[in-house]
Amino acid sequence: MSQRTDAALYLKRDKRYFLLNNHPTAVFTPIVSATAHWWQSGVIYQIYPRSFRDANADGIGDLRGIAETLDYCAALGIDALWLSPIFPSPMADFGYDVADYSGIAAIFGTLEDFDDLLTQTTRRGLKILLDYVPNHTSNQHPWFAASRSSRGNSKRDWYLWHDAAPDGGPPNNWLSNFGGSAWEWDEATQQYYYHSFLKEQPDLNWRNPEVVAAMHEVLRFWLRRGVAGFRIDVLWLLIKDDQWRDNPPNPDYKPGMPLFHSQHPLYTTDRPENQDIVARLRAVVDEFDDRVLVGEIYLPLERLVAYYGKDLRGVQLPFNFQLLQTPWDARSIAGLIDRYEAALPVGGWPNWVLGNHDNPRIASRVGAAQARVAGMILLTLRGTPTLYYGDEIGMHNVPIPADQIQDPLEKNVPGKCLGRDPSRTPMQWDASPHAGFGDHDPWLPIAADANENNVAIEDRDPRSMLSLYRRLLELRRQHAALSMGSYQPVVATGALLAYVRYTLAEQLFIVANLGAQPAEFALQSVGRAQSLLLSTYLDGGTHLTESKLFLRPDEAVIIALVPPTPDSP
Ligand code: TEU
Ligand code: CA
Repeated sequence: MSQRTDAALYLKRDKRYFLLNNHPTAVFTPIVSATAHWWQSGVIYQIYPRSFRDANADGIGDLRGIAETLDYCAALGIDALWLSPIFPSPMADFGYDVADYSGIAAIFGTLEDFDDLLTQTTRRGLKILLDYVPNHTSNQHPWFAASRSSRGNSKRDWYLWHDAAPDGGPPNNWLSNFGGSAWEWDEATQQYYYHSFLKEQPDLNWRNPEVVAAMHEVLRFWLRRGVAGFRIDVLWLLIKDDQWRDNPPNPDYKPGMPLFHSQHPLYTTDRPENQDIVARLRAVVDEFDDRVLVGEIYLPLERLVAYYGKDLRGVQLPFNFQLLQTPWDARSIAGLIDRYEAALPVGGWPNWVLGNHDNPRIASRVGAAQARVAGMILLTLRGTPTLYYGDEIGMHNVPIPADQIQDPLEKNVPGKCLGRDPSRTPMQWDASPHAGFGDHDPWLPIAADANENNVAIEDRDPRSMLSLYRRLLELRRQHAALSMGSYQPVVATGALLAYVRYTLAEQLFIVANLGAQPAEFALQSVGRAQSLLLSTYLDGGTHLTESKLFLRPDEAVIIALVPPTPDSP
């Protein structure tokens, strides 16, 4: 019998939990045993190293800078730091163009700095996840230099080379994510090579066993050093059609959209053979104890969950970006949570993301007030949350003057608002020059309101966004119902989103007001309120009786319910 069915039966037999089932499309999530992997109960914190802290005054964040912030990270209450790429790179795509997978870029420091950072994080009970970029290398990688040196080179087949079409043009219609054809002509060897992103990022050939073996060794190199796992870049892109068929047109394409969206990427993404590649990456990581793979996958839910793999032998955490893509209203989000929970394979562990270095800041997308609500949702839904640096202090998108644009995507595809610089600006530590990021003009501008919106100020303010995040992270540690408990949707209407997280020992009721009007919620459908654990207002002003909750605009709360006795009706 599956875990899910078990849980459903259990709930139906047990009056205590049957009470909660007031939801027409109730999804019964499994009751999980007390022993959890760290990557299930823990919280991941993404650091964009260029922008976290600059220790050597060159305007670019670095590893020693990160080391200086570890007390902050530990006190925040997160469990693992995921560092965006720190490897040697010409930085055409800010590190997502790797020239050496087993080194550290000089601007970030040295291998010694890295080992030192690892020692210091471990001492504080924190882990490090690295960013593994398997789909493509830099065109400066020695592998590519060899591959392009001649058609007969032993590494020629490590990349995707193809003859020109009869008219001399690209072999097929495949497009680059970063604009234009994905094929680049190589004059010297008279063939095209394929690049999913910039022409400075040639795609590796994952059908070649030597590439697979070399890239597996990269994983082992860092696992042996002690990293806790990897976030894997563009995991759904690794294999391309071996018959090089044209991608079909996208029927939903509208003029004005980036050209890349004019096609349905049928033959260039999420190919069936990709699943075996993923399972083999997992097997390498499983040679070591309790490490984790997090996959970057932008696919519809049904395809996303395929990356848990057959018998859960894929990645443990296929990134769930749905909160970034769903309209910010209660009914849409309630529906999304139901669909996601229902789509998960038996035993598959959920995860949630509110922001990253490729997307607009949540505070800019939904506004400052709703960003607090969003934070509470992120940290109370079932599954591992990934928190993007700066979101915990409410950083917003920083407008970038045209002459300071850095992002190659914005430069290649201008005017389409694709630029990612606004969400990659330096962390705002305090009100000193450069917001305490470093002693030099930083590589991207600092937010104009950094004097009021920074760690130092929020640290002293008991109602700040930072205080809210710290409290939420603390509650996750104190209450297994939040970190590991089951999830039960609760019927709500209008701007309210409601659910219960529970273990056998406790039931926590979460209600979020996604609207700007006050709202009431009658509690009888879920039980009786015992106490208010937290409000996003952090002011003690929430009005709660045993049977009724009055929410203010943009308020979300966590309420402990009176534990039901086994013989209560
Ligand atoms: O992003 C993959 C990806 O899908 C992005 O191209 C995304 O669509 C785009 O940034 C618009 O939001 C990963 C990395 O996260 C990104 O930073 C890299 O530029 C890209 O891969 C290439 O490695
Ligand atoms: Ca620096």
